[in-house]
Amino acid sequence: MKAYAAVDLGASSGRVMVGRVGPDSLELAEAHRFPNRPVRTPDGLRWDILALHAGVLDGLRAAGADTGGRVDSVGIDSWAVDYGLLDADGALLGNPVHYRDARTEGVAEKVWATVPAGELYAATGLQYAPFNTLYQLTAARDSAQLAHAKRLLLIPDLLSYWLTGEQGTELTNASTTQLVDPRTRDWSYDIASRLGIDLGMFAPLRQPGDPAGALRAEVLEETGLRGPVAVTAVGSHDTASAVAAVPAVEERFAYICTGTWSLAGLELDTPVLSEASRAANFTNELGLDGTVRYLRNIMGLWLLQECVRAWGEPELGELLRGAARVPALRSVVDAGDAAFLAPGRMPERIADACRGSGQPVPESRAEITRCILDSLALAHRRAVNEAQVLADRPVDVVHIVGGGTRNALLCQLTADACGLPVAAGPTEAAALGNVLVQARAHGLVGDLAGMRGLLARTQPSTRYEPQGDTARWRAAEARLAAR
Ligand code: ADP
Ligand code: LRH
Repeated sequence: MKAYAAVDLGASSGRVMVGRVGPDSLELAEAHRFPNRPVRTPDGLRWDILALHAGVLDGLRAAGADTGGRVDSVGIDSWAVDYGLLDADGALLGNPVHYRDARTEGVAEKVWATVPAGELYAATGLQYAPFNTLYQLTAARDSAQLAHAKRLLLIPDLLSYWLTGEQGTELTNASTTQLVDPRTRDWSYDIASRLGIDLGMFAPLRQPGDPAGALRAEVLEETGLRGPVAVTAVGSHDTASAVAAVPAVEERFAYICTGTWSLAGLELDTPVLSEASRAANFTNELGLDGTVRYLRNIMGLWLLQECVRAWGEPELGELLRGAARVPALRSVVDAGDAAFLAPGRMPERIADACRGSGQPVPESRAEITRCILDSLALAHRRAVNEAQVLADRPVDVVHIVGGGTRNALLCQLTADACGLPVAAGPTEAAALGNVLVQARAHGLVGDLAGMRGLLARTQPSTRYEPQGDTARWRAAEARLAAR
């Protein structure tokens, strides 16, 4: 058995997991979990990157305590699009800006004045999201920080650099910058040059599975791990790692990665770059082994997280039990709406959206929670249905992975809304995908299908059969579209 440490940084928490992989076995154990709390400074919303780095070091120390100081390799994945800038000495310039920061408001229109939105989609396949790195870099164009920057490292690449001293840009996460061509799986040189973005700022591309250096002597000393310990590039976009760990053995499946976001869609061999796809705001992010993650971003459990924060952190189980007793589909909001992106006042904003669309206003915590879960299930339905049509790829089953698999009501509502069986699990999919790519780089598991077979044989999954008539979901969808 080999032991791999997977560092998986989600928007709500970071964790270091230890994966033990044998010829036909796969076990995952949590070594350390820590909160990921963004900080609002006078300059805007920032990631607390030092706290995250400290969490990684604590996690590696805990992993070593579990494995007698031996791990065979370390891999890092995190949320997408964000980055740190380094100066000529390789020192970090400022705290990385959070993708929910308001600096990109109104920036897209400036970009589209140079490269029209349709052309941008045809070249990069990326959905419009205000936080795509391309828009962030445009927003920062005249900043002193960018003027002094010599290097840009995406978050997992930055943390990997701090662990190893080596720099690279991992491809799956690079594909979320909107500066990559999903057909060539290389930089989109034309788009970058027309928008005045210097691709020389990026370190050379790395593929998932490539070596990414070894833990520095100081890191070994601080964590108590016994060297040498390799660092391996994984699908460093958390969603790429999570999709790699969808335990699908059937051909015709859709997936929903549920956590802070819901990422719902299909795995394809080639991107869908049609105008209809752009209008539907589907993205073509890059996955393992030449695959394309054709999906839509849905606001996800962020809506609930923000309500829970506003309510002073009541117990989640209690809220969900209350929501289960509230009648279904009384009011729904558009869970794809970027109006819900920013933090703050979430219960009021949900109530406002219901009021504004002439629906009953949810008042109690149970009613608001129910409204969120119904709205998420409805958004899941829309994404799964539209992806099938746009990619011309029918599916028979929906796999749900990520933290949302712990929410049985959401899984059941998603099955009901889609009118398809849902297979829920694994919960820590991103960490498992991370571990399996490391194991594969060290010759332990086979191709993507082999990885998925191993997951299906070893990881628990819960099946939800669709209940009730999908007509009421269709009606709710029409109601929302009409507003
Ligand atoms: P991320 O990786 O984006 O930080 P996760 O995949 O860890 O997110 O998922 C976090 C979400 O999982 C939480 O917002 C919460 O809604 C859900 N969740 C976590 N624990 C439970 C639980 N015990 N019951 C129901 N839902 C849960
Ligand atoms: C999920 C995620 C998602 C991105 C968003 C910024 O954690 O990586 O795939 O779109 O964060």
